[in-house]
Amino acid sequence: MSEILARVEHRDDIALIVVDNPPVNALSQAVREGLNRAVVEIAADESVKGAVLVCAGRTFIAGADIKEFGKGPLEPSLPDTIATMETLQKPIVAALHGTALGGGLEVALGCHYRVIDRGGQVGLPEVTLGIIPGAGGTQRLPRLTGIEQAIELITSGKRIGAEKALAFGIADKVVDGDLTAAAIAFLKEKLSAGEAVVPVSARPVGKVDQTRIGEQIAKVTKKARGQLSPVKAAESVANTATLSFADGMARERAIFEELVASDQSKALRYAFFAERAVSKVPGLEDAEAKEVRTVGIVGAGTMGSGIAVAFADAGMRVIMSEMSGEAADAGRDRIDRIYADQVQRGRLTEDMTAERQMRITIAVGLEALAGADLVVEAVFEDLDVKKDLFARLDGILAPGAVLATNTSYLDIDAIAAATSRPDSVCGMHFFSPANVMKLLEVVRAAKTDDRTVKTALDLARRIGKVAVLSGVCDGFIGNRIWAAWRKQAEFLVEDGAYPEDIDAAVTAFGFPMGPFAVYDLSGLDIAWAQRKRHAATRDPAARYVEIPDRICELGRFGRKTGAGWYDYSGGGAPAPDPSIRQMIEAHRDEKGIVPQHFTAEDIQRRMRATMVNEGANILAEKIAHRPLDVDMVMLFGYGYPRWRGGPMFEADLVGLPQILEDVREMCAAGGHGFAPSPLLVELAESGKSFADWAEDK
Ligand code: 3H9
Repeated sequence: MSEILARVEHRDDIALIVVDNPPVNALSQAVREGLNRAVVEIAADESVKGAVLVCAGRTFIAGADIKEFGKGPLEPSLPDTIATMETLQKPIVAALHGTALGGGLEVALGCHYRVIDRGGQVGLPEVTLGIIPGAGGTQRLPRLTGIEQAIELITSGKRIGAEKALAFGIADKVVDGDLTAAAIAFLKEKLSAGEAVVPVSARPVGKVDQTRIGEQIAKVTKKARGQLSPVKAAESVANTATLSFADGMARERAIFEELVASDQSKALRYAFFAERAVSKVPGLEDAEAKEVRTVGIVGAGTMGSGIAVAFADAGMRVIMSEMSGEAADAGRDRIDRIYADQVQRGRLTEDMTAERQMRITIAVGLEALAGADLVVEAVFEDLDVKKDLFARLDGILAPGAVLATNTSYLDIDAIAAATSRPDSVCGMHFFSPANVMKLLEVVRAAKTDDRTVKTALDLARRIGKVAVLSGVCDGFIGNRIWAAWRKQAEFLVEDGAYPEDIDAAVTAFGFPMGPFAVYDLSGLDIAWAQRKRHAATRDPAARYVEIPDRICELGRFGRKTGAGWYDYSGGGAPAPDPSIRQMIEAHRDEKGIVPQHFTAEDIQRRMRATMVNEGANILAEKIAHRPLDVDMVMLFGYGYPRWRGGPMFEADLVGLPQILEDVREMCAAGGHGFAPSPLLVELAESGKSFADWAEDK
């Protein structure tokens, strides 16, 4: 028998049920058992008039224990526990602080009243784990908020603050100061008023507008882009309009059971833990990070400005360096625009932005960075420029200060070699817009020491990024995989698919955008210039698709010029362009290529196989250390659908023999320069998965 993690304490005629299961009071079997026992004890104790449910530590219950999912039922179940709480003929007040989430909020909804600390938050984030609330959340919440609001809250999985919880009817009172004392006082008021003890499940569902609910479900379905849980959650909430509480609960349970066993939920649970595991790099446990108080940034262009905002948003002092007063002014304008945009979107108030802007200083020349603990370089992508800059920074910064480059593909070993402190040089590769995108690749060069890596990882965590450790190679983890896929996408165009077919297949897979729409958005000219620079050194035997060059030769550089792979003359959305179609067809004729037909599934299989194959190479070369590192890069930097877990996780689910077959089919179809990854072949042929490989290491 495990330890019981909910105890009963007494305050005169009030019982306190105290849940104490650090770190987040997850509803493990021992907590559920404790809650059941507490209710039985309180029911039997005639001296107790009512109870307050409160949690020890930093938060109210943050939900079911996700680690228990998939391990078979452990009695008592959460729905039964909450049902037992509702049978109590004495009122229970839930006292919420921190984050009352998922099963935690469901427990609170099983109480008769809820008081919430002003800083508290509530939410039902189950859909983000591929499930629906499975302990009455979809049946009780609408009885407090109305169906429409419940659909909105449950399908978005978003948390709301105390004031909103009060306004929506979820909380009965917002309190400041001593939460337990306030909850007891609230309960005493209710007891002395002699209010009837009515459980939430016995309350009526308010006015129902079936047409509006139908529209809401349709909207949720569209937004979910293939993810099942939000749609099922909306349907379960909608059941409250037509089913009794008991029947609604039975339906909710059935949907929960079905979803918890689904691949989507497995993938989302994997992503939840991988997101937390990714920055805990094995081998670095004992490394000491350098304390970083002041960050320096070289270059106040788009990237540098975004990076500065990311640090300032986290409360850090930032000194930026530019080459001239003019460039510094332009940088200040960029930062002002970023903040003005945040205000316009309602994310920040004017006061908040003013405070953050004050944290950023922009100076001319490098000397202003002398006191920085860590400097991020975000200048033009040119190896000689960066080497020169690092040599100069090395002479200015204090010994021990960390030098990081934001390069996307240049050789960091070469950059580090220009300094006298290669052990303190690393890559910090942000993704644009740097203040928004969650991914940060921390790149360890040959001589980077543990302290430097730990410093960069810790800093990333402080600014709310998902940091993934990568080794040095062209493109690191993300851009290397993306480049491999981009090449295959171009082969597909040459072989018979059109950009719009590929983009449609990719968005149907769950990506927010297809590759050709992405190129047009980011601009085609930079990659074109790069191709021209590399033309002389390109392997003449490697397959090369000239279509992107032809498009650029027409001055079509993407959305910013009104045309690229698509036409944007109508404003808004990318429109397929007949002249591009003709160009593609003429190009195929010229090369003697007979176009084939590719279904959306063919395209999706090729995309996934390409990513997995390159991911396997990256693992074998120790550029990424764990499959989850590759997955987190693709999830947070490239929009790989979270409900698929990432390419490596999904490959294990699909089965590596199938992935290998897809890779071989692509090689046979003519992808010169593309070969099955030896690691993929080895694992597929020995019946192993990437997860097995990670475990064996
Ligand atoms: C649910 O409730 C289903 C029910 O409807 C129905 C059931 C029948 N379980 O995030 P942190 C671990 S589904 C197990 O770094 P923070 C986490 O892995 C659940 N473990 O802290 C980490 O471990 P480690 C619905 C959990 O302060 C440690 O706790 N609820 C759980 O940044 C600290 O976590 C949710 O989806 C859990 N539920 O954020 C809420 N939660 O130290 C999920 C956390 O080994 N949790 N851990 O890496 C969160 O969103 C955040 O953890 C929270 C705290 C906001 C609470």
